[in-house]
Amino acid sequence: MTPKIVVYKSLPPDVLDDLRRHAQVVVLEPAPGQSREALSDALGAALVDADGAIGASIKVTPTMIERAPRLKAISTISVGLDNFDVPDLTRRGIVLAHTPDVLTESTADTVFALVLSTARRVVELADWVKAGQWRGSIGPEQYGVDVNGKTIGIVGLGRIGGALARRAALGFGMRVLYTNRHPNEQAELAYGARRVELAELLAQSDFVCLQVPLTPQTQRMIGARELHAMKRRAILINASRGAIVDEAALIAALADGTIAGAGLDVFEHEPLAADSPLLAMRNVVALPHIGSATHETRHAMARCAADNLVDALAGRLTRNVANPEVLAR
Ligand code: 8YV
Repeated sequence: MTPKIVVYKSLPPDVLDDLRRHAQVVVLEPAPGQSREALSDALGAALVDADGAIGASIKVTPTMIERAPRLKAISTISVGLDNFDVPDLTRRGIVLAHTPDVLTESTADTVFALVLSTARRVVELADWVKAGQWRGSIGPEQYGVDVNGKTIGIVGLGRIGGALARRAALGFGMRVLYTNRHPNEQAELAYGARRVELAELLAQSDFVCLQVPLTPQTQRMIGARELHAMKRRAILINASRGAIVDEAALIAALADGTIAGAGLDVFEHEPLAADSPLLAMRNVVALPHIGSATHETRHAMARCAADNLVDALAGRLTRNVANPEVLAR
């Protein structure tokens, strides 16, 4: 029987056409301005008689899964797995596939864009020029700080952290410190990266970049204590998940000069509220979660996720599986 799959994020037409060759496809089209809650309800209802699902950015809860007895595979168009209760899916024998690798380089580019734009005040000064304020030569009050030759501290040296270490060491002559559960020998040999405890990384780094996935262990791992352990000239960069940082503590640290600035692509609540104090801060560059958002990368992610789902439903998926225990059964 042709499987039924639910598509809950818009897919490029060629990828959608391919999926239609393999399955009966139901596309959830969000109405303009539709709330996340309404989308989430629509997804829950569509999953009831689905065999597979592909999408991103909506939490797939155990309650939805409970009501979806036919579901065999979910393919998320993301590397992050924080929208799922992975142990629950594993218990129920549902394959969860994701899209690592294809987004590594463009996400590392975004992180570096945040490093450069916060250090060199790119956004602030570009806005100043556009506002017609550039009338004479600029003064020291508009100078930034160097990126080249500084120390970057990478919290979590996985795929994206490794791509960031390469940019920092080879492109900008930076010293690389990192924390990770396991040593990354390749990064140590190729980029001179040194594995240290978090306390040492925070104390020594000019740029602290968070590259860990969101898990119960990493949630709010950067709070007031960690921010106070950073140098006063240091800049915090977060393009992983907002909940890794205690946002209220970050706002306080930016306001009172505990740290010099922040480059943020992710927030505790997205979209970021228009009245967030972060938006009024000169020393903050805030982006709308664009880590992987290039035409090339988003197409590659959609393609990868669609292939993952087709193969999972055919019982032949061996790559990109977040819960490989299910395959062993
Ligand atoms: C996407 C991401 O923004 O892969 C991830 O985990 O955060 C991003 O690449 C997101 O999944 C929406 O497609």
